[in-house]
Amino acid sequence: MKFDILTLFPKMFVSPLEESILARAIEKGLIQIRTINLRDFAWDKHHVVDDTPYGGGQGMVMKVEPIARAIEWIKSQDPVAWTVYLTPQGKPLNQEILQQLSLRSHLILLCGRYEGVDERVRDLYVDEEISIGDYVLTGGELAAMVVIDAVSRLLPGVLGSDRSAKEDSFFNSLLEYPQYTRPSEFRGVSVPEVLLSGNHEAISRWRRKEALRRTALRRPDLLSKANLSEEEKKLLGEIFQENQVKEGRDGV
Ligand code: 4FV
Repeated sequence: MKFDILTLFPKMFVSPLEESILARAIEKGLIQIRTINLRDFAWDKHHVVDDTPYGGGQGMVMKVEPIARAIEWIKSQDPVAWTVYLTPQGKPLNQEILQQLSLRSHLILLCGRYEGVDERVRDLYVDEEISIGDYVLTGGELAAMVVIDAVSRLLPGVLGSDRSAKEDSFFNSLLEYPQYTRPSEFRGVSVPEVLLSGNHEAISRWRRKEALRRTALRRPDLLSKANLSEEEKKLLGEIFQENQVKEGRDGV
């Protein structure tokens, strides 16, 4: 997978890509990352990349020409490159969108700054707009980094075993079950017996149930989207039963 990042701050991508899983994926040639400084495509004497908004108003807008030249230059090398603009106005990013992006061979990630890009960039070059959340960043670079990280770990060979991506939260749109490791007892808090039992049937049942309990408690919106098996529906019934009893006991 090739990632071309269009940014005014290419150095922001240096250290995150020198660590851990992403660094190894680059070494193994599973991903290629190229940062492209938009200022290099501003051919006027002062390499101007932004200007005041037509119609007045606060802030600056990123000019269309440097972005157009950069994307046309990349597309002249690889016409199938898919251009993603990171913006609060984009589709809310989720695991499903990431899985779709991970099937592509070449992503161009356009990082906005200031008030964003001239609208004609959208009209003429952008294939998909993505938001990493309903909040405002100083720039799209961190959002692009999120996409690079979350897409790369879905690529075969990037994670230790591809199995683990399949057990992700959200992979089946449930939150993950509680995790424990040594010591089996800490400050009087013990690890649930079932996890020490070696009874894998009981362990996976417990994990399923706790994933359902946590999702029901924290993200009921996800539960409604999850296509639960009969077994899971039964577990959910048990959870609600247990809550009834608990509430009954606590008289709330
Ligand atoms: C953003 C987001 C984001 C908006 C103004 C950059 C900033 C500045 N990008 N998801 N949320 N971008 O806040 O993707 O141009």
